[in-house]
Amino acid sequence: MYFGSVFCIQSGNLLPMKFLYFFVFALFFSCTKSLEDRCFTKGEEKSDYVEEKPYTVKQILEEKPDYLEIINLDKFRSFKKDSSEYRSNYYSSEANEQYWKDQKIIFVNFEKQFFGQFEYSFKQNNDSVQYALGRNGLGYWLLEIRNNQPSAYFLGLSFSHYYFNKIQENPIVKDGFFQIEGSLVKLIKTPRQDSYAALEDGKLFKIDLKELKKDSDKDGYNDIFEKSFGLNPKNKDSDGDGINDFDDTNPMFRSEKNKFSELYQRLLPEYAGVPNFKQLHYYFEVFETDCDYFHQVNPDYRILFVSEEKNKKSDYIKVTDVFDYGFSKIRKDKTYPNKFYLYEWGSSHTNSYSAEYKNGKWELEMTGQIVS
Ligand SMILES: [Ca+2]
Ligand SMILES: [Ca+2]
Ligand SMILES: [Ca+2]
Repeated sequence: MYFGSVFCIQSGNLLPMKFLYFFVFALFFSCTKSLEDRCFTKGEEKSDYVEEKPYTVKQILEEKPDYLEIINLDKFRSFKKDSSEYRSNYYSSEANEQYWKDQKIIFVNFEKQFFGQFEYSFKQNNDSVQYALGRNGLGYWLLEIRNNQPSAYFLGLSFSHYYFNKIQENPIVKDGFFQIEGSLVKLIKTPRQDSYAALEDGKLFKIDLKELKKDSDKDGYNDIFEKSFGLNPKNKDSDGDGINDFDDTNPMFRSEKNKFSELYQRLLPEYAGVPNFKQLHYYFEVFETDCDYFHQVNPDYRILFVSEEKNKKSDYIKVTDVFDYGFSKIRKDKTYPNKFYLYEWGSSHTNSYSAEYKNGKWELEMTGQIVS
């Protein structure tokens, strides 16, 4: 439907009042972009990246997850004090090297169990349980080792809004709660490195462990993780392909072998010399695409997909940048039916490719590279 596809594209923008009626009308019929529209492009796509305005304190509090309690503290370390002390402690390269050496020793057990999937902080021993805070490309996790069994619980708190102090006076797990001190912040995007500014200091962020550990379908991922990334928290096997979410490297969509899924598969990087990715349950690469062929890849490591349409994104994804790189839609050659073009973008590069399908195989050629 013509209106449907037009309004799908525009739904992220503010529409003039006179379009509101049509907007409702279009939503009613939902988005009916064809597979052709979702995967292929007619020309060079112009970048429509719009810098989102950072949230105000009011907005953060209004949209905070229900399970999160925020308590105002009378005595606290400010964001400024915490981050500047941390920086000055590890300013020299020697101090930095020593820091990583110390980390290796402190978190040796965690590294054994979670091999390379997290940066760790705040180790804590309670009886036979060890806890630590983990951070990876997706966000923050509470890590737990109980009787030598590792578990990771996603907090669902975006690093765009929540800053946790580098120095914590109190244990992060206490009296049945996860608790951590910090500030509400805004992320300031800069070309080289993102930086933060405090919006409001002196917060204690608290989550009931029962809520945090809740795994309704008992598939190994907590409900908060599944909701944050669009998996089904009530179904062990979100895409119904017979492989449980926890063991599925592509848990959101069924893998399918076809010409164009193989093209995307070829473009995904291969990581040589890494131990079995199947055992790395918390390492994911995330792509923003609605292209069915891309969804159908069968990768070695775990991947998740996020819709390009804003109204289909989870609250977490709307405010958190979890993309390291991505691929464009496919452009067809006007003359040769087996020739296609697409590009890969990353934080500091764009690589263009031409792809030719010959004797049942893709021949890929990098045709250009822009490094910024
Ligand atoms: Ca689950
Ligand atoms: Ca599930
Ligand atoms: Ca599955």
